[in-house]
Amino acid sequence: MKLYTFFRSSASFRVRIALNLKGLTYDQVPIHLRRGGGEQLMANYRAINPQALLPTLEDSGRHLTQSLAIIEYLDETHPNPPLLPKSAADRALVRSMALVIGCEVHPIQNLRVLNYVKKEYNQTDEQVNRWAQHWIDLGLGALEQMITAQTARGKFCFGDSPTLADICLVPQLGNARRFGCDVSRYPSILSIEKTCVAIPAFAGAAPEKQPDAE
Ligand SMILES: N[C@@H](CCC(=O)N[C@@H](CS)C(=O)NCC(=O)O)C(=O)O
Repeated sequence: MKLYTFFRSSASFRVRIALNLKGLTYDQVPIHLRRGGGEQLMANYRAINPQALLPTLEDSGRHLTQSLAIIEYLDETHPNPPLLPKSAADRALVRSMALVIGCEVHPIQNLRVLNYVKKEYNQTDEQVNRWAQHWIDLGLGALEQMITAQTARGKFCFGDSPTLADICLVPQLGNARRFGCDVSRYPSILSIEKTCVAIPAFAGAAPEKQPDAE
């Protein structure tokens, strides 16, 4: 397997965690999101990922895009350890937690969106940062509430083993800190993060551990 990735890309970080949790080895193809105006925008990368976004996973000659689709693919093709719970209602809860980040938070604090807001609406770096903080805080606040609302709480977002929700949460916290969010407002989330980063699959997927880290 080959993963097109960038060390600081949080969507790539999600897939790296999932690959590590599954114990799968893979080669990394680094795509620098800023160098030369962004290598993701080059024709050769667009040919495999028409959205010009990271990550892309190459497996058995196919190119898979969208981190959550890739992670579910890995979960279906390598079922152990499972990244989604057994019951349909629990799976829906875990997916909803993952989607708070994957659908509602991450896309509107992404590089291309921030660049667009900055250029098209003539915003300063400070204003653009406030935009990112606003949407991240809204999502993390909701997620904190979803976690604490569960009658039976475990060490992770759901239960006592890592799921798709934790895989999305940990990379997003890196973004939250980068944009200056006050994450101390989310004590349950912070305790889950502490548990996750003690697991080698999470720690080894961290941006600073990647071969292309700067
Ligand atoms: N929903 C997509 C998001 C992918 C995405 O936004 N990737 C970012 C890096 S985390 C990217 O490639 N950004 C490039 C850009 O904004 O030009 C996924 O989960 O794979």
